[in-house]
Amino acid sequence: MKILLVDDARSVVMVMTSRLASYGYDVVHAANGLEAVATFASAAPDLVLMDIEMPVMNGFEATNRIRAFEATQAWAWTPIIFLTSSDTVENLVTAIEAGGDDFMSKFVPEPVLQAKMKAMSRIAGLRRSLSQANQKLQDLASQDGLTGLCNRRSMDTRVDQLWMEASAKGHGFGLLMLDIDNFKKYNDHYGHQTGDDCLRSVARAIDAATAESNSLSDTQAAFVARYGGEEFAVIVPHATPQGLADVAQAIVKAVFSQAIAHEKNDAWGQVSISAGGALIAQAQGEVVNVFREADGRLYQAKTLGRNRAVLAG
Ligand code: GH3
Ligand code: MG
Ligand code: MG
Ligand code: MG
Repeated sequence: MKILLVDDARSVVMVMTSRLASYGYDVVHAANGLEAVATFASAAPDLVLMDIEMPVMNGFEATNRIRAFEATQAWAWTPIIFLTSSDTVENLVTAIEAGGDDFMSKFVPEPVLQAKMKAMSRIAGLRRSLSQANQKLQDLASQDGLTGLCNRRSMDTRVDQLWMEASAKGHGFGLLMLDIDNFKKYNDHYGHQTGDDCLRSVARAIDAATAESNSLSDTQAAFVARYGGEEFAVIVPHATPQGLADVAQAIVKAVFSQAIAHEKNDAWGQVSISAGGALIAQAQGEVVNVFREADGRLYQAKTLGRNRAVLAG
């Protein structure tokens, strides 16, 4: 457990630090409220022990600011215990009102301090596992179960955000719509189980080709989503015509290069994908138009014989 000890009195800091360290806790120190707020953000402690009267900023104000900062973060509540010189009823009420969780005399007997710290470290442990579980849930909710790619819901959220930014700043925005060729026939011929395996492999190939394109700087922060069924979307923020063309070709090639047998895929003989692209040099209007345009080109790629990308009208 990491404890942030906030007190302006050196003698208190020295005594408390040596006691807490002797119980095996990590102690970081701040000498006033303002320092405490900064240290809280950088050190992410599991518990705060907060003096009330301090120069620059008092403990109540610092607690308010820490609570406001916490509200902007993913993690849960951090216990704050006020350190007082007198344990009066008024002190307790004020401490709780100010967003503290408890209060304790600075001269608390050793066994009481030790017991309180033990209880707090239990809470810190629970908090950590809660944060981890939350993170895991969030990841699951944004992932497609079959392929592990970004799912439709999370794609929509990210696209809205990116489109808003691009529109505000006049940036370019690119999109590829991808669709596996003759996939219904694949399922009919090889069975749905093999169809699922194929979808996973295709997703991996698309994702790897996109990551490669990002690392070559053909694209910047492009990402893949499972759009639905056997369709995928590649979002290409800040797209350039050459970058979008390169990543589209790379993806079509990467899928075909996996050489997954598909007897019923026209003349190709193995699994292939078709792509339609759209690029807006300066984002404006509605993003749905970009999807419509890419969809139209995907349809052209299909009618031209599949296993190809069509990027311009
Ligand atoms: P085209 O080349 O014109 O795209 O032909 P297609 O057969 O791929 O197109 P169509 O939209 O008719 O068929 C899509 C098929 O994708 C139908 C559906 O069974 C299959 N499919 C969609 N999602 C899944 C999935 O999660 N697993 C499996 N195994 N099949 C899926
Ligand atoms: Mg003080
Ligand atoms: Mg389809
Ligand atoms: Mg298809």
